[in-house]
Amino acid sequence: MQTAKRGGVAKEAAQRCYVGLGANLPHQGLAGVALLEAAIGALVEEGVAICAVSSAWRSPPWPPGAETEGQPDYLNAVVETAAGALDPAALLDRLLAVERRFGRERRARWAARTLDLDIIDFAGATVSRPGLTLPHPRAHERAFVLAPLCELAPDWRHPRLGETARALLARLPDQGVERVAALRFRDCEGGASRIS
Ligand code: A4P
Ligand code: MG
Repeated sequence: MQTAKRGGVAKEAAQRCYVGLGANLPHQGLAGVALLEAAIGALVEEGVAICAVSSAWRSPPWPPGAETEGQPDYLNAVVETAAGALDPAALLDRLLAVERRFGRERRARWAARTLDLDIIDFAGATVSRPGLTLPHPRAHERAFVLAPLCELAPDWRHPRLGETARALLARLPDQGVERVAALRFRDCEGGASRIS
């Protein structure tokens, strides 16, 4: 079944999944936009078909305070994939494999990291079990998730709260999130795309 079109979004709304990327440390000479683009390439190599990609957005580490003081700013993005044959656990396994490729170390909570990959929404599923919570339990309070998500799907509805990405973002206080650049990626049909 074809689920996506070049440079566009998954055709089947019920299939749409959103993955958040976040990074604030370099890895093997890669940093910033180049690191996010490499991470998106690695997702494809791990079998996660990419249908659409947001811009890269910069923001200070969240939450503000002692736990994150002195950390570099983050770059974040959101990508859209289609559930296809994957279930949420299988998608998470692939995300963890990509994090490992980028040298992810798990230290303190909120610690700086080379790459964090979170499932924001898996086709509207609600899951609450050890190791997997869907939708992502903090997505709705984070401008660094909602701003890039709004580029792809402003009318996306939070599966538990029922509110759109646009409405959730509008309600947040200023978190210092700013758009940095478009990201290059190879989409589901092998075309090179970039949103602007
Ligand atoms: N896990 C459960 N649900 C999910 C899900 N929906 N997606 C489990 C992905 N993973 C999920 O994650 C711990 C475990 O959560 C995973 O092994 C998986 O089984 P982790 O990435 O090791 O832990 P963490 O990231 O340190 O903690 P947490 O609570 O996931 O952190 P967050 O919420 O991801 O926040 N500030 C800015 N500006 N930008 C950021 O990207 N990111 C964080 C991390 C903090 N501050 C930030 C940013
Ligand atoms: Mg995470």
